[in-house]
Amino acid sequence: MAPIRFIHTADLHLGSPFTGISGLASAQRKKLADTVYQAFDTLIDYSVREEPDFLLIAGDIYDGEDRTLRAQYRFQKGMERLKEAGIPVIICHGNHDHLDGGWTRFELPGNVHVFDGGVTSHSFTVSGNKVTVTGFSYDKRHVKEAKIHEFPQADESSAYHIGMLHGSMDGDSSHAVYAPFKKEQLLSKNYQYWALGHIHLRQILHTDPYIVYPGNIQGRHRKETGPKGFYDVRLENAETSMEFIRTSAVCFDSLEVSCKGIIHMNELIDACTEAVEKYTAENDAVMAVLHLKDVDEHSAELLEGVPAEALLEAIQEAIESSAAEAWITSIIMEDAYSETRVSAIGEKISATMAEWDQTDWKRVLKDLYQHPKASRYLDSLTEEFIEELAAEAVPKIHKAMRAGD
Ligand SMILES: [Mn+2]
Repeated sequence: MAPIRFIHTADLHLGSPFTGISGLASAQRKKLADTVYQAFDTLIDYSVREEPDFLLIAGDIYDGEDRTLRAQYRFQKGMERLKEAGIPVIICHGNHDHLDGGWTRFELPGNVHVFDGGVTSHSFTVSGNKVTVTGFSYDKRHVKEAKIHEFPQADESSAYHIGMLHGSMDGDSSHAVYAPFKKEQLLSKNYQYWALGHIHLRQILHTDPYIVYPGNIQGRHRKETGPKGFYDVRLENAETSMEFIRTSAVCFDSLEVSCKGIIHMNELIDACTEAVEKYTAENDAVMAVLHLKDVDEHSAELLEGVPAEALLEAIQEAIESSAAEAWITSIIMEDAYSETRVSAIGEKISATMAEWDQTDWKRVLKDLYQHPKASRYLDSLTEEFIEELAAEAVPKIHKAMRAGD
């Protein structure tokens, strides 16, 4: 069979509001919200330039079930550019943009095939080869049942068979389980490639044949770290080669800064600026959490007298006058020096907090969130925000609960 070349992407999350990040000015928030569209434009620009045979988008094109007008308009424009370039696109919708949501209808151009709620196959011809892509869209938000049984066996040895599946591997408890599958089940279908979506961490689950999560195209909070993008895939009979193409306009990451030997604040600010400059020189812009480590007696004493907000402000200002494009979202002090002196009650409190789930946090913060004035200044209590809160609260508790103070 002649080789085919296609783009595999997923989890575009157009319209993602970036609400889980606290402490951002509204201009920064807007800039960040634009990064998903920038990443999408990079995907379309690349495709138009490189002219792959087709594109696969494995679900969660939109972040919300209402598919905001802006997101749909941008997507529609992108699809039109691909139509002009003569590139077919096959898409399915995932749990975020399931078919049961209420959205304003846009008419996608004729080069786009959208899978409906049942598992179906879509065939077309590429350089004389038949290509059959099988998949489905989520007909409701929560598709908890396995759909893999509905995928047919590959029946033609003279065609390329590709499966598109938005879902999670059975037993992966790190994410809400949707349309679960086992690797063996995918392999048993005898397809040449499995284009997965849903998990935002880029990963190759299997190489013969390839079973791939390309990850999302732009990180949206501090847990979606590092460069993000899509795969440019070439299939030739049983041979597969692929290349990761980066799209993310901004990376989320945590950077470590050693406090060893630091006794003056200007040294610390310089060390932070250098760490950020080094990262951005290699990876472009960054939303960073700074981890101050190797805190010794001197640096501990230095940090003790400074409110975290003031330190953050000073470092941010220093970065702004440097060449680096970076925002520091928080500073976490590895309190190794004082950690050893946490009292028993301090340990107990932080251990209890570690056990809290989202409901507990909501209960604990109820008064603040129900306060008519205060609530306006608070980010919504998403899982990401809770994690951020916990990460900042524990060192504060430890500091306040030192043994012998
Ligand atoms: Mn997703």
